[in-house]
Amino acid sequence: MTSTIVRAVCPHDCPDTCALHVTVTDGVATEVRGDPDHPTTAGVLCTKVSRYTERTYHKDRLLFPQKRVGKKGEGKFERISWDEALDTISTRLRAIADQDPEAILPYSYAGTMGLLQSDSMPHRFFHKLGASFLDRTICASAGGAGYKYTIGARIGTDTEQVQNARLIIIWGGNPIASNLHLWMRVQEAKRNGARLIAIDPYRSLTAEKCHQHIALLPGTDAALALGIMHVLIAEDLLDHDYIAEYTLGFEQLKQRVQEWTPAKVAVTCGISVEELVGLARDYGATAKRGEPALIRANYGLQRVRGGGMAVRNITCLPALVGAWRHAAGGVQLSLSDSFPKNFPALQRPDLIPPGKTPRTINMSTIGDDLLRESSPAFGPKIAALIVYNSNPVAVAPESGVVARGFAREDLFTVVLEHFQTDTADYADILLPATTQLEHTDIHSTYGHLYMMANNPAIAPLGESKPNTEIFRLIAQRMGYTDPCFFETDDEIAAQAFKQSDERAIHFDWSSLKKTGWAKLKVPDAPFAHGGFPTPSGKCEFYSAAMQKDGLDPLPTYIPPYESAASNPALAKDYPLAMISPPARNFLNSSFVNVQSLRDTEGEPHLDMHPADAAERGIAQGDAVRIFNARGSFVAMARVTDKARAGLVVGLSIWWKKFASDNKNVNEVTSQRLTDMGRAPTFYDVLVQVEKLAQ
Ligand SMILES: Nc1nc2c(c(=O)[nH]1)N[C@H]1C(S)=C(S)[C@@H](COP(=O)(O)OP(=O)(O)OC[C@H]3O[C@@H](n4cnc5c(=O)[nH]c(N)nc54)[C@H](O)[C@@H]3O)O[C@H]1N2
Ligand SMILES: Nc1nc2c(c(=O)[nH]1)N[C@H]1C(S)=C(S)[C@@H](COP(=O)(O)OP(=O)(O)OC[C@H]3O[C@@H](n4cnc5c(=O)[nH]c(N)nc54)[C@H](O)[C@@H]3O)O[C@H]1N2
Ligand code: SF4
Ligand SMILES: [Mo]
Repeated sequence: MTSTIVRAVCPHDCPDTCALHVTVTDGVATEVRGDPDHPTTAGVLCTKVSRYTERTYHKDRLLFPQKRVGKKGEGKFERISWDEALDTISTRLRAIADQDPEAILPYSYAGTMGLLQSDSMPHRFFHKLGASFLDRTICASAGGAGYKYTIGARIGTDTEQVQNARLIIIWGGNPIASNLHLWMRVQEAKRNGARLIAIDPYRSLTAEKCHQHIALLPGTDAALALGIMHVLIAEDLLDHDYIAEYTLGFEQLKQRVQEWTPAKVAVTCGISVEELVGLARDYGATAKRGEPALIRANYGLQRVRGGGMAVRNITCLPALVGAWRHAAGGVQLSLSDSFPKNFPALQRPDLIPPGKTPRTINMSTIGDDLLRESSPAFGPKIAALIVYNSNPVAVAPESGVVARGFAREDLFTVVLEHFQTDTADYADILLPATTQLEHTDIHSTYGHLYMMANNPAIAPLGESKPNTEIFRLIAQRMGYTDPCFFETDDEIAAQAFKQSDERAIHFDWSSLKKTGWAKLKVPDAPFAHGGFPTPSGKCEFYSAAMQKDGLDPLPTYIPPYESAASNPALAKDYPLAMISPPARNFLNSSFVNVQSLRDTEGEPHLDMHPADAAERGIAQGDAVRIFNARGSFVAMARVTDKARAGLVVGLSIWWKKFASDNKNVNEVTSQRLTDMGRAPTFYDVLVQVEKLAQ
């Protein structure tokens, strides 16, 4: 028996991007552990990935190509050879492309965040074909836009500094579930005497462990930030030197926030005046004392109509109090722009046929777009859909419409997957993809500052192949002869980061494969001396770019589409706000089919406040139906004051096929988009709940 340890990387859409040690014994992966030497992983993995071998060797893994034999959505398939699969795909795609290649749409997200399996050969192929572009908006583009307008790029406080902060505001995030390694450092800060405040409508696992929990109404964070600015300015808790040197538009901001009195903010956010004023004073006074105040702004607060503006307003705060002066102060939303990724080399946009830039389809409105006919404004009806690294039938909003789109008999659908997901059930051709333990990849991250290498630990199971290889083979069947379609995964990985950029000047793929990880060369405190990558080089309280894009150039509040205050007529029929943040033991819809993890989560459930439950005659454990005009789904009621009154919470994202009614929470979410970034509004939803007649 010979055992070796292979250096790998967790591929999932999680800020932590852990460094893994995979133990391989006689060709079999027997254990996956966190690398004890990698500073942010620190030898610890979440429950999901410490059971990774259960997922990789799962009895339901797709191991050979299949073609559909039943109706779309029914999930009946028959084994075929790779030859037949590749022939069918290339013949169909060629015929459609001869008419109009824009009728072909790739659909992918971050099932793996590896730059090879998500951003290289697939893009090269679709670029060469002239297929439609996909606007990858489903997660973070609203907040990303608000952040960039304000400070220029998705750069922020280094996770390795968090333990040194004295005040940590966890704003719209639940790191115990979704950012474990940041949470470990938050706890260290707490042991060192830091104060922790959670801002979240729901008493999440994380909110429960903070010193204070401010349970505002969903979608009102922008108003809360305006109120904090009002108090900071009124009480002169400001860093005047920082403001003068490194910001733009302070006088206009001062005027703007005048109307956001504590009384008005308290009503808008559904909190008390004391909570608002106390929060502003805690924040301003920490900075005044010369101590680091940190905001971890996260995704929960972006998934509403004004989600972009909410992040923008929050991002103004550190510049007002000078929190950026400290390495452990400032704000962290995402660190992804810290990495000099070489997208032109990975994705090869130069392959796009000259003449016409292909249209862009927004992944967040895939339901409506699949059902759209050809028109001069839209372009050709979508005729072929190639899905990889995503499970849109479960995760995309307004799922009833999405499923109708996928059910179109005239749509040719190819799905590359590990498992027969809700989306795979609609495939015409279903292809088996390798998992991270079976292929090579290279990663950037959005939660720390290390370039990461993933070595294959085991041979591909069955006839599965990496996404890169699948697209390489399809390209070759299509007759593409450009040398880039013959590059190996190692050759592509070697081009992933720009060595011409000083942050990655030391990047070398062959040594990264051996060490597993290497930190970018970046300063400890990114904006201690200004240097914001905005048009003005300053933190822009006033943004001319926003004005040019048709937005308010100053911080403002954009109420939700659906809330009791903004839409009382709708709230008459559907009085409860609903949010559906991630369940701890799933990763989006990944892992839902791993029995031990699903057993821990139990069944789809809905948390509701005792007062809301009593009003509807609902008791703990009752089956309830959650509905609005878009659709309905069934869950088990958990009566708890973790949800504030008027709010229901359905932790997600369940596979539809594991629910008694074959539906999930996205039946009731809408396809309306955020104020900026064209992102979905998953947490901007009104519903009614009723006890299900047995
Ligand atoms: N275990 C686990 N980890 C994950 C994921 C997973 O599915 N499972 N998903 C990964 C992905 S793709 C992402 S994007 C991140 C997401 O992870 P987070 O950034 O933590 O975001 P969410 O989980 O969407 O929401 C976090 C919290 O925001 C709260 N929230 C909802 N609406 C509002 C609001 O209007 N205002 C405020 N202030 N708070 C609100 C929710 O109640 C929730 O507790 O996590 C990643 N990590
Ligand atoms: N109601 C509601 N809906 C939401 C959210 C929410 O909070 N509430 N969150 C939203 C967010 S933040 C996100 S990011 C999206 C996430 O949505 P998705 O990006 O679709 O994420 P997953 O559901 O995890 O699906 C990823 C799929 O990729 C597959 N996969 C993984 N690795 C590979 C690979 O190497 N090759 C191939 N071919 N396939 C692979 C996995 O098996 C899995 O089925 O969901 C969004 N939807
Ligand atoms: S899901 Fe996140 S916490 Fe878990 S192993 Fe992967 S990167 Fe680490
Ligand atoms: Mo996400």
